[in-house]
Amino acid sequence: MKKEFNKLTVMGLGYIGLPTAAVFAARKIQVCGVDVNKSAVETINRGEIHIVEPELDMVVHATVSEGYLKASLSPEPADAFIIAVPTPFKEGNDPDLSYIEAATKAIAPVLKKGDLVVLESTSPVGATEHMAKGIAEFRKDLRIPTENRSTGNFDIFIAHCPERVLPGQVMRELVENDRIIGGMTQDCAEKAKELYEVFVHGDCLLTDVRTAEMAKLTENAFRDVNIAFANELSMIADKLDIDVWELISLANKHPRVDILQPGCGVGGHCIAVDPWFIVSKTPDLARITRMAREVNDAKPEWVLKKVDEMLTNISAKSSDENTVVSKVACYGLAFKPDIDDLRESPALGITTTLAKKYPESVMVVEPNISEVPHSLKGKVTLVDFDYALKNADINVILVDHKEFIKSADRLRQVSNIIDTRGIL
Ligand code: SAJ
Repeated sequence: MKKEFNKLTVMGLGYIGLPTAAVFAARKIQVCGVDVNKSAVETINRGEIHIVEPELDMVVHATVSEGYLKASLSPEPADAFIIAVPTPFKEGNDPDLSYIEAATKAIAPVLKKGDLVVLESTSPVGATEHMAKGIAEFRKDLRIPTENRSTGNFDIFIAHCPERVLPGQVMRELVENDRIIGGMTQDCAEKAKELYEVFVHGDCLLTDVRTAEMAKLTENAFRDVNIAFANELSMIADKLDIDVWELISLANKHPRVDILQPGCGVGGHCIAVDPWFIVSKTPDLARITRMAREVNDAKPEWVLKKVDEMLTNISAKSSDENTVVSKVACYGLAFKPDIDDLRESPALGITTTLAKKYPESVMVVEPNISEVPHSLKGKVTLVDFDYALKNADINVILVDHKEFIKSADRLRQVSNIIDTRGIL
């Protein structure tokens, strides 16, 4: 343990803040995690967790029982502060920095000379400087570095260290991944590096704050563009009667080609959001970034059209005029395989639209949840895999959960199947 960091305050106890607080606490640093959600605070103080992430429960339980981690509604004085609050977008795809502003306002009164403040939230370029200016406004008694690349002596160290962990593998990736650390000054970057070296086994790569902000956005925009290419190919291949999965697998045999996989759209709270932070800063220049977002956002519509076409074909073939409306089974609601996270999920969006269009006809198979979300209550039925397979007229595979992959042979035997994930 580094002597200079005995106490840490983490603002935001969500998918990033809580695991980060827990790994520091596991290294025997006193950590106070802060959240506005009272029930989350109470849950954590009981040694339990309010989110789903493998292995996190064990670490939280251990560190709370040993007295290294506690949760609170308001921040305490510390040697370092990490801000890990959400940065969603507002109407018009502009970033909403209000959570960062609120967290900054909350920590400003307890800051003292020599403290380090790190912004971890994925942010548009300029957000760390905006945060520093916010602190400077509240604490006129402290010398705060408010501009990137400035040198000189300051009372508070300010840095940006974007999180880059993959949901589902957070506890491993937090420790193993390299970290990009952008300092408002070189001293700020060095100070933040000392903090992260407490648990990071990967390299801590130092840069300035604006480059660090842009690096994180670049990584997610790169993935979005690559997936958009795969999604575009899937629609082109369908039109030309070519199997897109075989096509991509063959093209990827080239030593310098690595195309990602098409799906029913791109979801989650990162890849579907972050590229807009680039577009909103430089709308005229970020043409590919914007187009990729548009292509990926349009993919669910294309899937819905395929379902409509299949339903029309079924009713055209049916001789019985009184045939009941066909039953549609949607396989998967989560935004990606093997998780229970439904945020910004294209599969959830598709299912919701189908349930509206075809009332009482939609069933859902989602092995990772025990009840459907509020928005679908009474509109769809949550059924098991066998039931869906036996009773559905149309089968729409939306997520490649391991349970579905395991049963691919059985899925192959049913007719009327739309496989948006290529598991067949
Ligand atoms: N997806 C596809 N095809 C693919 C890969 C993904 O359609 O070939 C879809 C998924 O189904 C999902 C969406 O993209 O709907 C996003 O999933 P993901 O696994 O690509 O990424 P996230 O959002 O879980 O995590 C990303 C990661 N970023 C990169 O891989 C560059 C992670 O490292 C970041 O820390 C995280 O965003 C974040 O917090 O920003």
